[in-house]
Amino acid sequence: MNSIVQKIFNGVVDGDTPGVQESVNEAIQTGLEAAAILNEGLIPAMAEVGRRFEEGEYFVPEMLISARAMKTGMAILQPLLVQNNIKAAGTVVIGTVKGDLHDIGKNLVSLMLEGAGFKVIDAGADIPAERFVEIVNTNQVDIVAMSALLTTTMTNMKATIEALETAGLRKKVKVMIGGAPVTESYAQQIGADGYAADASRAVAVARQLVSA
Ligand code: B1M
Repeated sequence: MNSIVQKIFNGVVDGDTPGVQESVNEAIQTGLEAAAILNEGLIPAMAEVGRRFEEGEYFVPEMLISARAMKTGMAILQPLLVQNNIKAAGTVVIGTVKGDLHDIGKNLVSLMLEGAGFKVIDAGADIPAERFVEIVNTNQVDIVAMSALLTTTMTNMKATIEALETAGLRKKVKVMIGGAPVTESYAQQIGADGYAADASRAVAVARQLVSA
C-alpha cells in the first residue's frame, strides 16, 4: 500500500474525518485514480473497522465515526466517479431495506450506477416495502435495487418483492439485491432477478437486466 493510501486507510479506521479529507485530496492531486483510492484505501478500511467491531475492540460509536470519515472521502470522489455523460441507461430505485441503517455500500452502488449512465432514485436507508412500491407506482422505474447488511433485515428484501407482487407491479420491474450477507442463492430463493457482490458488478448486473 503506498503511503498516501495508507494515510487514507488509517484515517478511516481512526475516524479522522479532516485527515481523510486532506489525504484524499492529496491523493487526487498526486494523480491517483478515484477507483484506486476507493478500492485500496476506503473500502478495506471499513472492512478493518468491521473486524475490530467483531473482536470487541470497537463499538457502535467508533463504527459511526469511521463511517462519517468514509462518507467524507466518498463525497470528494463522487464527481470523479460520476463523470460520464452517457444517455440514461435506465432508471433504478435504490434503498437499504427496512430496519437497516447501513447506507455506505448502497451509496457506492448508487454512485457507480450513476457513473454508468443510470438515472438513480435514492430512497435512502430503512426503507419499508410500501415505500418501494410507492416509488415504482409514481415513477418510470426499470429496476428496484435493495441493499441489506444485516442477516436480520435481509428478509425484508423478500417482503418488498411480495409487496410488489401484491401491488401488481412485479412484472413491470426487475429486482436486484446485494449487501454483505446476501448471496446469489438467496437471490434465487426469494425470486430476485439479479444479485451482485460489489458495486462494479452491480453495474454489470443492472445493464444485463435492462437489456434482457
Ligand atoms: Co454495522 N454491522 N451494525 N454499523 N457495520 C456490520 C454490517 C457487521 C458485519 C459488523 C460485524 O459484526 N463485523 C454486523 C452485522 C452482522 C450480521 O448481521 N451478520 C453489524 C452490526 C451487528 C450492527 C448493529 C446491530 C450493531 C449494534 O447496534 N449492536 C447496528 C445495526 C443498526 C441498524 O442498521 N439497524 C449497526 C450499526 C452500524 C453503524 C450505524 C454504526 C454503521 C453504519 C453507518 C452507515 O452506513 N451510515 C455500521 C458500520 C459502519 C458497519 C461496518 C463496520 C461497515 C459497513 C460498511 O459500510 N462497509 C460493517 C462491518 C463490515 O462490513 N465489515 C458492519 C463498507 C461498504 C462499502 O461495504 O456495505 O458491504 P458494504 O457494500 C458493498 C457490498 O456489500 C455490495 O457493494 C458494496 C460495495 O462494494 N453491496 C451491494 C451493498 N449493497 C448492495 C446492493 C446491490 C449490489 C451490491 O444491489 C442492489
